[in-house]
Amino acid sequence: MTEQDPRATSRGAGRKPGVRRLLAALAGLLAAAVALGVAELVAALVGPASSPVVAVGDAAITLTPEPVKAFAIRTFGENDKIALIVGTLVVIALYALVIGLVGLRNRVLGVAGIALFGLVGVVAAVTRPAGGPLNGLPALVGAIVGAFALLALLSPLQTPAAAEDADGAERPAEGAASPGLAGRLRDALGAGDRKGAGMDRRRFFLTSGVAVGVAAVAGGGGKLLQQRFDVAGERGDLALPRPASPAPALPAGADLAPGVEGLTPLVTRNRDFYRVDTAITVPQIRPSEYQLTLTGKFDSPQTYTLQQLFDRDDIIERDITLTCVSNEVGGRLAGTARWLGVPLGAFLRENGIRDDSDQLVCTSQDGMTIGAPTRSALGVEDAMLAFGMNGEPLPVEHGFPVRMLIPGLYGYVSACKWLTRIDATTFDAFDPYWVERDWAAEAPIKVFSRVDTPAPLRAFPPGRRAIAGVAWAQTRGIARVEVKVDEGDWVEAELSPEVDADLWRQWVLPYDFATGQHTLTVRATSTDGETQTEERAAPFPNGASGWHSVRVVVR
Ligand SMILES: Nc1nc2c(c(=O)[nH]1)N[C@H]1C(S)=C(S)[C@@H](COP(=O)(O)O)O[C@H]1N2
Ligand SMILES: [Mo]
Repeated sequence: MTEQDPRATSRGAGRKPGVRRLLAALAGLLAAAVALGVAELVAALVGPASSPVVAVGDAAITLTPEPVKAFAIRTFGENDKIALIVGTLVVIALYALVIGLVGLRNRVLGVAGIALFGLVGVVAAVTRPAGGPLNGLPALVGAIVGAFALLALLSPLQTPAAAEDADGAERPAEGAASPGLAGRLRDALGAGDRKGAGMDRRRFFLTSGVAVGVAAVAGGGGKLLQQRFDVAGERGDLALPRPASPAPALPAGADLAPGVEGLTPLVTRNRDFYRVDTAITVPQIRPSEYQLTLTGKFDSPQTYTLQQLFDRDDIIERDITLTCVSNEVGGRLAGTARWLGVPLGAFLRENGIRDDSDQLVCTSQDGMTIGAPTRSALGVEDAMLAFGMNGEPLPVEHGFPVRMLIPGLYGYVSACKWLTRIDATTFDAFDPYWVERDWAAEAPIKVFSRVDTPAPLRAFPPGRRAIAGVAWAQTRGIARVEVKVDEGDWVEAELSPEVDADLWRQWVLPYDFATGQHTLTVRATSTDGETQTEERAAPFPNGASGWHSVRVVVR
């Protein structure tokens, strides 16, 4: 644009194309906002989980290489999804700025840019496991409206050059020239219809105001309307059945946490329970519409409603510690809850599971696949189809209304949330989601122990203080936890009472700390005699190993 602009030679006008470009970039940004807002509104009308931003974020998760995902979980932890959405929006914003600049030069290219942007949204939405053709509609309509918004916003920036030059008197006087970004901004925001700038600023800002309004009303309204898909209300109204086999009562003093500051409680509250999944928006399944389908190597597979599962007379309640394979040495991706559900082995046998199946592929409502060994599903005591967690229906983020649990296996090979289908198949026949990404097909939980307190690198005064933490080896149980201070001998810690092998155990060792820096190291031994290995391994591909060490400063 600059090259053919006759005003490029005149002083003071030389900076105008800069202002124009600034506004054009803003036009791109606003057009994208309109597109996204309208898409959210249409998504609210189309049905649950139709937001194209979420679909694009989902696609990003699916396509992201494993090391990057591991980095994201390490860095952002429980906020990894927020980070992803913010990242997606930043990429969209940068793209939109470019579209605005391109559109200023060539409207057709600008519109093509928006079309491409819409196409990405359509493809992401339609190809999701739970997506259909209708799910493409929000991105499509959003892109069309966005394209019109772009044209409407660019047009005031492209008034004919002839009109400008006729009005030279309105050019700023020499002394008023205000170079630099601040000057440009002042110029851009300056009042009046300065045709001398080759653009109709008043019209641009009026159109911008309309665009901001449309984006905000459509986007905000869409988000509000989407809330009607939430199942929180129905979940709250649900009454859980009573277990035929309740969890054994905890012995007195089972939880050491009340007496030791900083120690992890024996039972994790639902709101404190770690969460790991690929769902940007949590699947919302109405209890009345829930169905569990069995396919594959079953002789007499049936389909179950939630009520049919609730009405069974063999419901069990158990305390089980769940662990994520992504948990690092010293990590906190583990939690314990009192689970309520249908015993898995009996359930599978009742449906005539055939013995030529060695893998159960569980599918969730949002299309996640999790493969568990049939042998463990049948043989591990207390494996269940869980619908209750600490006396409540499963929280929506933890798999409402039904998930699977198999003690002793990491969550990614056992604990499918929002479970809607169990396919009895073989390891040879199918690689589920994580296995396709090279995580191990079978992954028993490794013996693990962690120092909760004292916290690393926090200084405290000399004297007696508890070193404490938790240790787990689900299905086998923890027999011993030992602590080493600096290069001293291993000293056995006191353990919380053994409740169940599937439950972690707390450990405590009171210690007299002398002034200086100290390294505290912990290791656990399972009841079948395996002492936690010192050999360090990263979580990928089948779980972290190595002793947890904490450095403390006493002064
Ligand atoms: N549908 C679905 N189920 C899933 C996952 C998932 O991404 N989607 N993640 C699994 C993983 S890796 C773990 S560790 C557990 C975590 O369960 P939580 O979020 O209830 O703690 O759920 C498992 N079940
Ligand atoms: Mo996990």
